[in-house]
Amino acid sequence: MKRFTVSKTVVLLFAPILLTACGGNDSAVSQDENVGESLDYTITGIEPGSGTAEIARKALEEYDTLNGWEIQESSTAGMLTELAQAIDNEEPIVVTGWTPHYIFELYDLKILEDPLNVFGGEEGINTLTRTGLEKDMPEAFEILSRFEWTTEDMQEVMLEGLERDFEDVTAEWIDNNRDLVNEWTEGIDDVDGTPFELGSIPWDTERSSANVMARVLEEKGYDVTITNLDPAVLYQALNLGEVDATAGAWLPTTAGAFMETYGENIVDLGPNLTGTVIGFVVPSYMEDINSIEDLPAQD
Ligand code: PBE
Repeated sequence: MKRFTVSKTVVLLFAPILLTACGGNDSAVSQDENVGESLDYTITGIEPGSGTAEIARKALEEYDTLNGWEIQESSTAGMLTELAQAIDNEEPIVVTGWTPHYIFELYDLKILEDPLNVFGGEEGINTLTRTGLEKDMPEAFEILSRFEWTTEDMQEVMLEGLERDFEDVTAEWIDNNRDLVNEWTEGIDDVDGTPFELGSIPWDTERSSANVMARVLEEKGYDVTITNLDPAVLYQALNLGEVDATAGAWLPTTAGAFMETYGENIVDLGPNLTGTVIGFVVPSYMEDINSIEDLPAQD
């Protein structure tokens, strides 16, 4: 089986930005403590170039209760570390998060209600191809069109991927889910080493679907390269036909702005997974905070 390779065309990965400690959270959460003050009115965010960060910023504008709050944008890894530390100490924290994610298997968390629907509720993860793929590589196009799995499947891969290489984890997942995978490939002819470039973003959700699709296409004879790109760059590359496809487009909301800007030459094959949600996430022990509107505005 082919090794995971990063193509030479890789551009602009996220620059890691170190988080500085924010807020003096020195006590466990109590009912009457002002969560805003103890968090220094700061939400722990992720990469500034992500759709999630963009929408989180919009939420700050739209919710009066978030007056005076800010988002500390950093990296997903930084956010996960902050979340783990807060939970260890049973301190309050608000992060930008999403499901599927293994954090929902590891911790007791809740996604805050979003009465103004800024985060768009449930969405799907769509498969996209460049224009012309159907004609050039009908076999791959058909497999990509049939690709469909569940939140549970993805979360299983993500959790295993914490300990082991995604390549091994997805190969094993495919072996354990052969009947489902056969539905995606049944009756489709093998090809003979045709190069295929699958665009991805270095998040575990994207890594999971990209690796599953890469393995499945390789089994059919494609020579697959996974190219990791910054979100905006991925959509530009698809639009220009520089990558063949991606299996990780959170739509219609999260990546909505990218599709609006670069979607002209992109073919949307619809969701390969449904029921995803992005939003502000807090530990369940923050009992009084269930909605974004429960976060207190700064006086
Ligand atoms: N995601 C996962 C995000 C960030 C990480 C796909 C939900 C996004 O696209 O903004």
